[in-house]
Parts: sequence; structure tokens; C-alpha cells
Amino acid sequence: MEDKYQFAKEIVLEAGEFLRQHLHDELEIEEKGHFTDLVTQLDKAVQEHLTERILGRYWDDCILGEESPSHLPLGQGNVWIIDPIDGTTNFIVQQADFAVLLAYFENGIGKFGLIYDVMQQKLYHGGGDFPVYENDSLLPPFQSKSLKEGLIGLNAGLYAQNYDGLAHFADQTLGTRSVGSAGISFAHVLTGRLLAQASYIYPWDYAAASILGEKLGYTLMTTKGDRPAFYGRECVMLVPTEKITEIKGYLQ
Ligand code: 2AM
Ligand code: CA
Repeated sequence: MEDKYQFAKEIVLEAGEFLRQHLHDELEIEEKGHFTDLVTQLDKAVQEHLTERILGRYWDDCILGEESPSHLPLGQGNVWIIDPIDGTTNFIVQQADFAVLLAYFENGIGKFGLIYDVMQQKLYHGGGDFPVYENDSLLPPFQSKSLKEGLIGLNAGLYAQNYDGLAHFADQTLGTRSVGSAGISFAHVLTGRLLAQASYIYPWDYAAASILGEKLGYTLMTTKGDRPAFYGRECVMLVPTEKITEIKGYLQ
């Protein structure tokens, strides 16, 4: 597992370097069903490159990627989950606050996760048997604090709809913040900048965070209070495990 983990770090850093080099390329932007859901040739190139690197070395493993042709459920065997660019809209409009996400599972058990904030050059890595780091700095587990002392990552749409009671939960905190990259927002929970993060997203957006978070005293769960299905789009949140009962009291 150590070899696989080192390899995963290497290829994610490589992908980030590639994106920084191509930051000012002319983009071919396509809509995927809705004008706010975008993909570029660089999402596809990074997905292809990571897939080739992984299968070139671990040819029996399976890939589940945002830009893969088929979206298999996470089940048996060795599965790598890739989001080549998390925060594609930020990438296009801001050239900042986007991430490369990679998670590795064996028979449905998370072994390690990686979130690479490409422009900040911050790699959040670990989970499973590995301690969690931001680059070379070990991250401590959740430092207990009350909801009143923390911020929640939540976008304006979910707050405005009070989706599953998220606005009621947010109103117990110091306020909401929104980055536009689920991966980077989850990383802010891991470092303690945010107390929690909720988003309506897909498995490739939350897989790495679920593995990293579990190691530091957080739980990735749906806003209905269930384990995420790792299939299709769901409203999920990363919350301190010790706060679950209290948070559920505010959700509907
Ligand atoms: P993405 O860039 O990989 O699609 C804010 O848009 C966050 O929600 C991003 O992390 C984005 O990831 C994710 N997201 C997931 N599904 C989305 C969708 N259909 N439209 C826009 N953002 C989506
Ligand atoms: Ca993406």
C-alpha cells in the first residue's frame, strides 16, 4: 500500500504541475446538461493522463472518474476515484481555487485520499493507515469547539432553499463561506478553518474527503443522516463526528 500511496502523490502533483503550465491555454468549454456544469479539454486531458498512469502500473485496478465514459458504482476490487479538476468553473473564470482529487478504495474500504489545491500548491494526503498531512505538516484531529465558534461551508443556493434544514444548521454557526471547489472546502474542514462543509455533489467530489476526514474525527454523511451511496449526486456534509447528534437536531 505504501508504494501505491507514494505513486498516487506523485501523479497528483504531476497533474497539478500540468494544469499550472496550461493555465492560460485557450479553453474549449462544453456544457454538461446545464450552463453552470462545465468541462474543458484540460479536465479530459488530466483524466486521461491519470488513468493511463494508474492502469499502466496497476492494470487490474478499476477507474471511476468524473470524465470517464461510464460511471460504475463503487463495489468490489481496487477502485481509484478521480476528479481531474474539482472547481472547473473557478479554473475557467478565476484560475484559482481548483483541485485535483484522487481516492483509492479496496472492496469499498477507503485506503487513502488526496486533495491537491493546485494554485496554493497544498497537497492534503493520507487516511486509512496513513496519518493526514498538509504537504509535510501533520494535521491534528478535530479540536473540539461549539457550533457558535465555527463557520460552515455552504453555497448561497443551498442556504436560500434551506435544503434539508441546512440554513437552520448554518444559523447556529458564525456564518457561511463558499469557495466553489468541494475538495478545497473539505480541506478547510480538515485544517479547522471550517467546522463543516455541505454540498450537493458526486462521489468523485467527496471520496477523498471522506477518507481523509474519517482519520481526523470527521464523518462524511448525507444531510438526511445516511452513509453516502457513492453513486449519483447527493447532498453530503463533512462534520465533526462528535457533533453529529447536535447537527441532526437542526436538520430536517
Ligand atoms: P466540479 O467542478 O468537479 O464539477 C461547486 O460547483 C462545486 O460543486 C465544485 O466542487 C463542483 O465540482 C461541484 N459540482 C458537482 N456537480 C456539479 C454540477 N452539476 N454543477 C456545478 N458544480 C458541480
Ligand atoms: Ca470535476
